[in-house]
Amino acid sequence: MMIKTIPSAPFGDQKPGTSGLRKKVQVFQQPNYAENFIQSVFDVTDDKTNGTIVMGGDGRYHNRTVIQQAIRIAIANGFGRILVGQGGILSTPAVSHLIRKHEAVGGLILSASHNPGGPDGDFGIKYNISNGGPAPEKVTEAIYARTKNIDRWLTVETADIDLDRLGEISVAGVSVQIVDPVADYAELMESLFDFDAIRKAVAGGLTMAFDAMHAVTGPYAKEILEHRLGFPPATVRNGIPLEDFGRRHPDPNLVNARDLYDLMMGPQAPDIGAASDGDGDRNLIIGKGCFIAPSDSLAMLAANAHLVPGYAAGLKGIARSMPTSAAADRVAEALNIPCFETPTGWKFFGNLLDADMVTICGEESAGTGSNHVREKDGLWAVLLWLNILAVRKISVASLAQDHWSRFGRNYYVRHDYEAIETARAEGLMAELDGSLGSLPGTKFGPLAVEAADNFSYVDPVDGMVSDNQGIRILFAGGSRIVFRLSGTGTKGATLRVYLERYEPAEGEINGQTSEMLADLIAAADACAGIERHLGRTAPDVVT
Ligand code: G16
Repeated sequence: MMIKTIPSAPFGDQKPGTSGLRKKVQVFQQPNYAENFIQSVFDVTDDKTNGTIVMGGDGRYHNRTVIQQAIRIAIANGFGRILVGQGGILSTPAVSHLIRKHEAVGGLILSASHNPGGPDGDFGIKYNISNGGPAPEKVTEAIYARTKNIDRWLTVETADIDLDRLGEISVAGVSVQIVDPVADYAELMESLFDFDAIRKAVAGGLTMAFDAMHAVTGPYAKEILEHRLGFPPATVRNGIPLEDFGRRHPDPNLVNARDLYDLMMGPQAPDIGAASDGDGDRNLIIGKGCFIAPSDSLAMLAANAHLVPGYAAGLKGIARSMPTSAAADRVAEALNIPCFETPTGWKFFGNLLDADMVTICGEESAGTGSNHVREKDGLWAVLLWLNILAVRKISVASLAQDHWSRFGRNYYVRHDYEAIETARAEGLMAELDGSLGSLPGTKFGPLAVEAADNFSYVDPVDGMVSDNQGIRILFAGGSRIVFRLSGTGTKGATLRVYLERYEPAEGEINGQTSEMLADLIAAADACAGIERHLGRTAPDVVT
């Protein structure tokens, strides 16, 4: 088969953000756009000749089109084996697992994660490297540099591959394998968790509701929760992946997973409610009448992980992104293991996991994961919760109460100001950055600033420095405000304001989060001039 060279030229902004390249579907539909990006990825990928590449996506609109493009480009670039999830479907953690299991060179994940889908929605491409994790900054920078001078991409002329038929075909001597998206992942979960203990708990009356948000986790959750663990049919809600996610926003937060939240706060609540996002790497956990903040979930899972077979030997360390609350730090201290603070984005955990310096990682944005793959993993977190509940024979609310009365409580909330004019958002951040030196000692209401900085990270494994990762304003007693601009939005800019207050175990651990954080919320506006810069008096999303 003839390899064709299609002349091309750099165009459009193809700079990968926090989590790959993410743009409106219409941007990806432009001729050469996706092709330029995929070719740029392959141009900076070593060892591709005869190597294996994994491909799959969250099933959103345009997924099948780009998979076909990617298969042709991969064949033309000399890969020897292409593994594709049936129907073009693979969750992000499942891709990570397949890369590792098959010693692939890397993987393409077609997803804009928690962003909305459909013809007017978002699309995205993430590239993961041979350890199964998101490409680190040095790779994404190289990809971006290549997109700026690309002049051609390679393809082959071949009919579309039947993505729905399992099995192997040979195209121009290259093996294209359509694989079951769920089987290997489910097997990995069985190897980590005590399915018998969970099955017993289910038989004994443990109930749950899982909202797959019409996104990729539907088939995974049905197989694992209903078929293997014995939860009754209809435990998995919105379980069929749809190209537009049923016109919902597949972000499992308190706004978009409102139905689940209302169920869990009402009289019909099952014992545990959970949800995952577009590509299956995030998780939301809610107990009966008790929402578990993702930062708390990380800390609670870390404190109990040793009860579960996969982590019975204990944890090597914990890592959390900087804006994630310090709840996990207190667990690490009690376990006498290190806790690392990294910039936002899963790619920063990869080196620590590869070097075996940490076992569990998490982000405040509902991402939790471990060394079983190199991605955050929504269903894994749900199964870890289920396994812990089954062993401890305790409710979610009692486990939380028990945790806070041992470690104290980090009250936490995130305010998002979305679709703001980029110049205004950057103006706010620049002014705040310029005032950092004068902030220590300043009082905002009852709160006095102790320290303020712009977070900079030095990777302890390779020494890479990542500057300008968010502004931290620290107050006495462990209270904190963090400001940063999102790297995943596709419309204007998004300002995220993270607010946290620590209350020791003997303090007020059963307060209302909004009341406990009221002074900090006022201080955030006072020190950054949110209303003055953005003209907004309230955030769009509170989570
Ligand atoms: C957001 C979250 C980050 C997360 C990133 C990617 O980034 O704040 O914690 O790592 O999304 O998440 P996903 O892989 O689910 O798309 P940002 O830059 O918008 O804050």
